[in-house]
Amino acid sequence: MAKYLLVSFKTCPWVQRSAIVLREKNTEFEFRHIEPDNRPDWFLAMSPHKKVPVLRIDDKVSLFESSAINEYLDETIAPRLHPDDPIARAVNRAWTDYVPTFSEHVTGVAYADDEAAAKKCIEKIPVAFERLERALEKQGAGPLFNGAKYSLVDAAYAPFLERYFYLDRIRPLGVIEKFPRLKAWADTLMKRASTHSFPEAEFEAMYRLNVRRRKKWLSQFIPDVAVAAE
Ligand SMILES: N[C@@H](CCC(=O)N[C@@H](CS)C(=O)NCC(=O)O)C(=O)O
Repeated sequence: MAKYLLVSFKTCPWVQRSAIVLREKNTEFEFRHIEPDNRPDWFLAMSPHKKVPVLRIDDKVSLFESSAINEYLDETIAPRLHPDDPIARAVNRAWTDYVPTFSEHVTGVAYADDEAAAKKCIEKIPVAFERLERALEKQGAGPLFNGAKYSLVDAAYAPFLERYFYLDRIRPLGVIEKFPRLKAWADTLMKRASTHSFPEAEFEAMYRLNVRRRKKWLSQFIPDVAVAAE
């Protein structure tokens, strides 16, 4: 068995995607958290974009970009999470490619400067949710993206669905309830142990602290709490 080191910022959703896949495959790994404002030289030397995640394998090779890391893990460690059928696999990859747009729509409100900008961001959430709702309708009965079997698509979306719930608890957004398939999928993913890298309440507190520190419009709705996060 290879030796895996996953380099991370504690609250990074892209890292979370790769940590989820490692957990789904019951694979041991060292989870090493660094600080965004103090990235060590050893990390800068192994990360071409200077971003996390980086997966270091056997102290020799470094992979970057969460989707590329997850594809690698899926090709090399059982059980296979991708579907066997090439068409289904292409559809899965296409929906994973939609995550950056989805995440921008879902988390935009956390970066809005004022109420008007926040309102515009919130208006975009149903656009992304509607697309996923239609995709889930085509996929079938759930509870996971491909039905009963966990997939890379589940790992790709779980961190961003989690952040929707966090934002909804800071300032009620009330969007996901209008998309029953998406809501059921998200609820299933939130209940799954592999989704969580930290105790849930602790992680949500870290997320809230990050939003508060950003000093954007949404920050005012988060009371001052003493939690260490980065
Ligand atoms: N597309 C990348 C996104 C990774 C990413 O944006 N990571 C953030 C932390 S959540 C980062 O390292 N940002 C540091 C920077 O942009 O300098 C992936 O999927 O791995």
